[in-house]
Amino acid sequence: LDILNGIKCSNDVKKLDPGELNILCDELRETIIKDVSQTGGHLASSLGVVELTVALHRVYDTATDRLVFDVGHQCYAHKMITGRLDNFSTLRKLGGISGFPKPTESADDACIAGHASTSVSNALGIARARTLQGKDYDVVVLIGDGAMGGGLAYEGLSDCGQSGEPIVVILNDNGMSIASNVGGISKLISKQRVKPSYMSFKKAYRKALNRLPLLYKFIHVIKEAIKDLFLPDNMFEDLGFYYIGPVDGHDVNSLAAVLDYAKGLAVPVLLHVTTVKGKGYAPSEAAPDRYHGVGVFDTAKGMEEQHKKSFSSVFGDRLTSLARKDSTITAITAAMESGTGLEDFEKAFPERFFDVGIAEGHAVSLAAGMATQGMKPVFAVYSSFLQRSYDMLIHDVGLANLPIVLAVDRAGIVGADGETHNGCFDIAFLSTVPNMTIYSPSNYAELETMLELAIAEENPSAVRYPRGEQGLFTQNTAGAKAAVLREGADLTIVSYGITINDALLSAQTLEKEGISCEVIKLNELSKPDMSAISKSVSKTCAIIVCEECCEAGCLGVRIASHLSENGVAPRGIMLLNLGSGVVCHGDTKALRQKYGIDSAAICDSARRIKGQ
Ligand SMILES: Cc1ncc(C[n+]2csc(CCOP(=O)(O)OP(=O)(O)O)c2C)c(N)n1
Repeated sequence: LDILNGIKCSNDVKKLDPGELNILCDELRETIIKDVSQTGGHLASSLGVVELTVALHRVYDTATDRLVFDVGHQCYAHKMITGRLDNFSTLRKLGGISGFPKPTESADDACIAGHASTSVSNALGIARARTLQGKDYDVVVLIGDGAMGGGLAYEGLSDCGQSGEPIVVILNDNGMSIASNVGGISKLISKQRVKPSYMSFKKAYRKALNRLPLLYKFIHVIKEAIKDLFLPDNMFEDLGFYYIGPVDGHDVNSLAAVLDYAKGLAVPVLLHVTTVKGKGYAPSEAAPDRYHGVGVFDTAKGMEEQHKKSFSSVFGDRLTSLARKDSTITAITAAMESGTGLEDFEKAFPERFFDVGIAEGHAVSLAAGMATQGMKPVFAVYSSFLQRSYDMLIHDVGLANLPIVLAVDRAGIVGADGETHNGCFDIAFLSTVPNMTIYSPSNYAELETMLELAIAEENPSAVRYPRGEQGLFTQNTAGAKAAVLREGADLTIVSYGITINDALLSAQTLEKEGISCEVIKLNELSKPDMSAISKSVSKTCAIIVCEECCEAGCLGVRIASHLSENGVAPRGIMLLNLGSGVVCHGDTKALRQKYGIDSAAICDSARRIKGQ
C-alpha cells in the first residue's frame, strides 16, 4: 500500500501524479475487500465508488468543503483517505469507527447519514448558510439511484434546482438499490443514460455559437425546439439543474476533470455518473445484492449461502402461509424485500407483493388506501425506517382507524449499524398513533400467533420483533395480554420482547441470592395489562421494568405513573431502558451491557432495591 499509506487527507490526493491515482484506487479496493471481509459491513456500494471518491478528493478538500453522502454506506474509501485507515479494522465495533459518516468522528464527515434521500436537503441547507454567512467553500452531494427514488430527494432537488446555489449533486447510478432498483423514477434515470450523444451535441453547439454570437438568441429559441424533438426529456434540467452525463464512474482522471468543470460552473449541477456496484471483486460484481451488506467471509471462497432461521424468515414464512388462505392479504416493502424475509411471498403471490422503493411514507398511505377497500395490507419495515412514516400513520391510518398491519422488524438494538439503525423509538411513536395495537412477540411461535391476531384486527396494528434469532424462552403465551412467567414474593420484573430472556436469567440468579422474583411478560404494549402489574407490585413492593426502548414514551414510565395514580407505592422502582435512544454501534450483547439492560444490570438494580 505504498500510496494509500501516505494519504492522510484530501490534499495528499492532490499531490499525486495522474498515473498514481489508478494505483491508489487499486490499493483502496484491495484494502476495503480485505478489511470488510474481516469486520463485515457494506461492501458492494463502497467498491462501486472508489474512483468517484478519489476524484472527489482530487477536486475538493473535505476538511473545509462539505461532501454530503446519502445513506452513507458507501463512505469507506472516504474514511480511509481522511485519516481513518489505521483504525479500519475496528469498523462497526464498539468504540471503533462507525460504518456511516459521523461528524463527531471526523471533521471530514459533513453530516450524519444512514437513512436514505436526505442528502440534497442537507447540502442545500449548508449551501444557503454559506451564502448568508458570506463564506467560501464548495458543497457536493453523493447520492445513489436507489436513494434518488425516495420522495424526500425530490423535495430537495426541486428546491435546490431553482435556488441558484452553487452545488454539485452527483448521481451514482448503478441500476441497483439493495436489489435491482424499482419504479418509474428509476426508469426515468436509466432513460438519461442513453444520451451520450446529447453531450457531444451540446459541446459542438456551444463551439459554433461562440463563433457566431449574433445568432445566439435566435438559435437559443430553436435549440429548445431541437431538444424537444430529438432528445428525451431531462427531468433534472426541468428541475433547474445544469445536467452533465452520463459519465464513466470508473475512469478516475476523467472524473476528476469533469468534477472540476462542474464545480467551476457555480450553479446547481447534476452530474450523472454510471458505476458498477461491487466493482473489482468478482463475486460482488456478480451478485451485488448479496454483497450489499456482508458478515465476515473468506475472500478466496466468497460468501457462503446462509438460510438461518430468524424472526424475519419466520415472519415471511407465516405471512406466505396465511396469504394462501386469505386472498385479501398483500405484502408491501420499501426496498427491503430480502431483509424483511419477503422473497418467498413474492414468488408465491407476485400480484399481491409491492416493492415501492425507498418510500416508507408512501408505503403506509398505500396500505391505508388498500385497507379502505377491504384488503389486509402488511407493511414489513425496519423499525428505524418506519420513523419516516409517522405523519402518515397518524393522518392516513390512525385517524381513519384502518386495519393495516405493520411488521416492524429490527425493533430494539440492531448492533453494528449503530445509532441511525437501532430501533429505539417505535414503541414511543407507535403508542401515540390513534387506535394502534402493538404486539411484542418474544419468540418465533409468538410471532406467528401475533401476526395472525394482528391480521384479524379491525384496527391498525403493529407486530414488533428484533433482528436475528430467538433466545432460550420459546413458550407461546401470545393468547394473553400479559403472562406471569414466574411467581415470586420480593420483586416484580416486567419486560417484553427479546429482553424477557434477560429478565428470566436474572430471576434465576437472584433466586439463588434469596431474592424471589415475579416475572411478568407484556405481549401487548399500547394498552398494557396494568392490573397484572399492580397486583404483583402490591405484593412485592418493588419493581424493575427492563426494555429496549428510549425513555420518553417507554413502558416503564407509563407503568410508574399508573402505579402512582392508583395508589400502589412500591418501596423500590427502577426503570432500565435506552435513555435518549441514541445507541452507538457495536455487538448487540456488548451494547445491552453498556446501556444497562442485560441480566447483570437487572441483578444489580435488584440488589440495590433490596439493599443487598
Ligand atoms: C429511509 C431508508 N430506507 C431504507 C434504507 C435501507 N437501504 C440502505 S442502502 C439502500 C439502497 C440504496 O441504494 P443506492 O442509493 O442506489 O445506493 P447503492 O447501494 O446502490 O450504492 C437501502 C434501501 C435506508 N438506509 N434508509
